[in-house]
Amino acid sequence: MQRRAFLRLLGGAAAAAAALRSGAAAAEGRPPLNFVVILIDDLGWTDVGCYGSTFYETAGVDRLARMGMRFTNGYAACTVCSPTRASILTGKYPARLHITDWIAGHVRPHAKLRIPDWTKHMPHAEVTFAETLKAAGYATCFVGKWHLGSRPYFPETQGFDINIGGCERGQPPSYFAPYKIDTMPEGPEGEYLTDRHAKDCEAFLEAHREKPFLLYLSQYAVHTPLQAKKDLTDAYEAKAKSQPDSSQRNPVYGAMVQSMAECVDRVISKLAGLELLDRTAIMFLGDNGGLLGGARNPVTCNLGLRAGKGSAYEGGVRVPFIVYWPGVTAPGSVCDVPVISCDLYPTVLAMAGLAGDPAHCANVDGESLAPLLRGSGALARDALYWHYPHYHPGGATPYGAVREGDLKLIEFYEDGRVELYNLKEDQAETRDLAAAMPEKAAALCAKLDAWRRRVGAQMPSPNPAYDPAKNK
Ligand SMILES: [Ca+2]
Repeated sequence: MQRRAFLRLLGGAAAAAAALRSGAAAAEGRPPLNFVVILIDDLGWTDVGCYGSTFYETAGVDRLARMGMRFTNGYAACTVCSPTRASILTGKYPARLHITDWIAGHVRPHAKLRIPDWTKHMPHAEVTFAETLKAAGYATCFVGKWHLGSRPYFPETQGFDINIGGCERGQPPSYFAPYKIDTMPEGPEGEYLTDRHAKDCEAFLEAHREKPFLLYLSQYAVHTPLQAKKDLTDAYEAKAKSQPDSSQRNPVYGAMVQSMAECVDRVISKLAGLELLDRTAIMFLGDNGGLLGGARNPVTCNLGLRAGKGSAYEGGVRVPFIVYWPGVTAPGSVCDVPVISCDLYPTVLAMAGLAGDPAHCANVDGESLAPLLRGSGALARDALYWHYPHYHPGGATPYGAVREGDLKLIEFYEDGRVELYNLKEDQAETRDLAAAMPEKAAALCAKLDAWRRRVGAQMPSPNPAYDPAKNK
């Protein structure tokens, strides 16, 4: 038999075995595992109690951390929204997808570098885990912010039966009804959008309790505009006065964070009330670091980390990351292994016992976290990568980065300058070791370059219209 034909046969056998595995739960009389994925917009690494905040009250998120495993080195695949969202749904690095900035992005015509011609939507050819679960008989529901392209690139075209609120918008026109989001029924005047998400999730869970489901709750919160319920804002105003030294102190933002966590709590409580918690996996993460805001109007502070959303430093990409896998994750467990948003895709497939689309899976960058979640294994990879060939209004210039073990190297594309940090000893990235460890810096730089070639990353190029005066 020819080698290729043999491999094809082998592939067929593996697919058949996987199909049998996915049917294993049914064969044993066990209902299949349900999935709830909760994505929070712009939630900083230390914006919740279980990650160290003493200002924000986040009982719902802390409850989830007590149920499952909390990752202390959880990362978003990008320092802004859309690329991370695409990485979650496809398992691929934004660099591979060529979705490398928030859609529609930031234009800097006179900057030193010209940004590449990147993709401003998630192509239909990408196979999301919603599509894979749907094909396996799951009911699939999307609630909240999508931000992966204009029509016709909405959630309904990527595996979701129901879409409540997902569209091209990166933020709601208003957190209070009327919302003016045309992909969701308008709410009664004054209704709060985050509370509305909870209500929509509860209704979906109630209606689909008997069949396997995927609920993707992608809250519009806690992204700007900063708008919160008055009673909560008043409480945080008093709290800010009572904690004069707290660097987290914006009362409106605090109230938004608390509403976000109350929504999470309502979803968990609904699952508990429907007796579904023992067969529903829950994943929770942020899509990029917390927004620092201006000096006059600070939003949040990624305590202990350098910078925030839109930055190459840890404050831009490190996020809360919690996974509850009933019967598998030890309650309240903590894992320090670096993990990234691309990992959710293979993790969901592994938990569901589904092989997924073979052609798509051959190009997935994430790795199943199942060995870590079981508490007894390790991951195969030795590094994580970032690629942002863009300028950000917050000040970031085009860069790439690699984290290998405790070391993180950042390469700034404007001039090829590199910085090297030891995150174990210097989490806040205050001591650049590039000059002290030139061989290591060169090796990581080569490694980052090899990865860029492997995934087909688009590079910026010299800008013929570069004009330092006009660029200011
Ligand atoms: Ca975001």
